[in-house]
Amino acid sequence: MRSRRARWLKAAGSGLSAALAVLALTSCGALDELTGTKIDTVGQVPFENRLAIPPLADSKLDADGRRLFTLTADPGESELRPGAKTDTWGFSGSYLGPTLRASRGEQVVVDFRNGLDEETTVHWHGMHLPAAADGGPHQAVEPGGSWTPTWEIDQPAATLWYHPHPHGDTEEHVYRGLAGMFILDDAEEAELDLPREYGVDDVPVIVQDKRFADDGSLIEDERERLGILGDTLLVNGTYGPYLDVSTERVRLRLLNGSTARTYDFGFSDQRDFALIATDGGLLERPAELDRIQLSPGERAEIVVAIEPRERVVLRSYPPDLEPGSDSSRQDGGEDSFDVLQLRAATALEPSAALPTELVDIPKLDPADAAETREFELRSRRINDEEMDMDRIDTVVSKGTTEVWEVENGHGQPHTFHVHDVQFQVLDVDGEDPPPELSGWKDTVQLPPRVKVRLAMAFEDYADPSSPYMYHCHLLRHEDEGMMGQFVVVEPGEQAAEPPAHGEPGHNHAEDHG
Ligand SMILES: [Cu+2]
Repeated sequence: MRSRRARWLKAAGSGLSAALAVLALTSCGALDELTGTKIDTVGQVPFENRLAIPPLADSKLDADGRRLFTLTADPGESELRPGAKTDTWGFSGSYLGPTLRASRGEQVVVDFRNGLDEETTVHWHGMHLPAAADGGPHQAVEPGGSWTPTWEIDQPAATLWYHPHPHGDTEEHVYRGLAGMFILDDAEEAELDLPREYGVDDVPVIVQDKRFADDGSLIEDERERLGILGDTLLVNGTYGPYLDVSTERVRLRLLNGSTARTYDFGFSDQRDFALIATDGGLLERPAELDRIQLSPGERAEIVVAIEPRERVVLRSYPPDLEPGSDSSRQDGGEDSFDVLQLRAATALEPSAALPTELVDIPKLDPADAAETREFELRSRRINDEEMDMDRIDTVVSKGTTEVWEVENGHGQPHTFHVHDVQFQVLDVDGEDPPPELSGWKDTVQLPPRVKVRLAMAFEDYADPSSPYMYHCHLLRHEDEGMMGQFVVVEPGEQAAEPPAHGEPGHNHAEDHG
């Protein structure tokens, strides 16, 4: 018997029936309206623009040897579509932000200034750090205000990212352009023979979908039930991008920086690639795949081989969001996109063969779990509760391992993201995780009725009054309350009152005066 998970992963067989369903639906206009419009840009995208590479952020070492970055959030104007100006927001620029980069063991300081005319925050997605430095909704920064979090990088090399996390407004802030990559390095990764020349054979690929009005402005108020599903893709802010490849292998750091859309990445000629890392770092060994499905917030590092003079397109194929459902089209489940063209030079620099082994990942043992908790995602609630900044939902003891059983009890796709820690997926509906869920993760997809068991270790950073978040990373769902709060405390300690702030759900900019 095929399990739900197996159907979820192996969607190829359902392609024909899906296609027939589309034919049936398109012959009935009324249904078409109910289920959204299928988008297919394959073959339609002119790859005329060189892929922008986000600059590496400048940093300097201060007197204490700490690595100091500066970052601002500002409004700006960008030419996202050729010949049209778009009002956007960006970090230290008009759209997206520089790539921050630091090594394990370093103490980093980020001097952030909010140049917007409303509150925002900067959350370090995937970062293990004290809750007060996390940049969640409790660390709101006033217009014109600043915030200077500091923490020690204490986790494996990984592709992380940063984005705002203001209470109720995260979708809007990210959609307008506030996001950037944060790459972590460590000695283990450095010893491996992997492509690592930034912007040359180690390339950030931040994929986002947009919907543009005729005047070039971003359409922000047309949503499907998952949120804004755009018909135009940008990669690193570039429309119709191509990447000149000068080496035999190229490492792509894929980040789904979209607010709602899930992509199923693969290549136009169906070639295999090697998946080497997921959200929280390298896998134990490369996995040969021809597809990698990423929901908003998820990352994957892949290495792809290319021949001289070749042109091959990174595509997004219809993602498998909700097996057996008729409403997948409404959620982008039938959409296809051309994403990025790779253009190989006539002569390529040699690249080393990929290592067969990457890193050891110490397995978290569910038998060690001090607590097993259940989380059910339904409607816009978790365990029947809507996000309340004044309510601590979960209290975790420092120094313990926990198992979180997370189930989507709803007829819509959701995802689950946990701050502070990277987790390991123990099983999906009782089955062993596939390669893409075999390493460190901080965000996981949850198709309707699917249940995942996650193991996570809370080794440090007790703070009874500063909560971390867990939430659906479909940002509209998060904004609408599909989020909860946990604190990490010393064993035996109670949660304290969360810091004062405005009423839940209302724009609390005036409450900080
Ligand atoms: Cu959701």
